[in-house]
Amino acid sequence: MSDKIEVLAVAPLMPFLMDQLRAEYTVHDRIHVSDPDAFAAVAPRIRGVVANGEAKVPRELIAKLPALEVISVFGVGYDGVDVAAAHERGVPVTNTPEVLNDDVADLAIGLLLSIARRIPQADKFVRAGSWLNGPIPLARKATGARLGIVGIGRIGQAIADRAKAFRMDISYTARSPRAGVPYTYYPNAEALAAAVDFLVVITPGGAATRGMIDAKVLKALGPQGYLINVARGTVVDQPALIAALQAGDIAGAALDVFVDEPNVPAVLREMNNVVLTPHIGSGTRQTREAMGQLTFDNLRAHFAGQPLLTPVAS
Ligand code: 8YV
Repeated sequence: MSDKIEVLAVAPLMPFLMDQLRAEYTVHDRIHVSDPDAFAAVAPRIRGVVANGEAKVPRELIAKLPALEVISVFGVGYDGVDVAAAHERGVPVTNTPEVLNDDVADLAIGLLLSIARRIPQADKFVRAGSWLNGPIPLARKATGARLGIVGIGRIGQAIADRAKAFRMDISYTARSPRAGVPYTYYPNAEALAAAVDFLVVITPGGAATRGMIDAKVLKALGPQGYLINVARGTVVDQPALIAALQAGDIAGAALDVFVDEPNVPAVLREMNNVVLTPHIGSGTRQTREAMGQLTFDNLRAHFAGQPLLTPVAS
């Protein structure tokens, strides 16, 4: 046995992060799932957990790690981590805010343009040779449209910054009006949806927002309205969304996140009024490397007895 600090990776991590971790620590890669006996043997020695945005670190897992000192999440979202259970034990949780704001905002705008202008559908149209039979149907103008943002945190504001260049009429909902945010406030998602053409969801996942975008919100968005989700699949009531798309209650949806990733319901995959991407909000080399570095630096700061760079608040 080496005297390296032992950490548990609870999710598949990017190779550049894994290499960095392995150079400094003994990394047990998801053995709590793949090899429970081996996990039971090393669990008392594990001092750090490394997760990603989709990973689960429930209370039961934390309880099995008596020496746990820190949980470092590769992602801004940490809804899979039982932060209360960690903090009860005095275990800090860190995430990777800021470094991915631009990428997620870029993707939100990209998805908005894709569903409005039907870019993936147009691409398929050309590839299939359908252009030879006549023009593709007209699309929906994006510039100047009314944009509603559900969640006006750092990424929500980065989306709004970009939407300004498209001369959009911007409004938002959040738990309360945000000081210094110059856009129109609505007290809930339903009121916001009724007032906009495009509803972009970028609020944290977890119990507080589960199913927030429900049948009523979709009905309020209306048959000319589009939903864009770059947050968490759980924020949208997925069966209600499928029903709304089928019934024409909304015009279309562009989704980067789903309830049970990587499983996307076949019925959704067969629809023509959707654009679907595989949770790529932060998925550029530049941003993932920055996230990996921050994930690693938080861990290293902890074990060096230095202040954490980006701890999650209680
Ligand atoms: C994932 C994310 O962490 O930041 C988040 O909350 O959802 C993503 O950046 C990323 O896909 C790695 O799993």
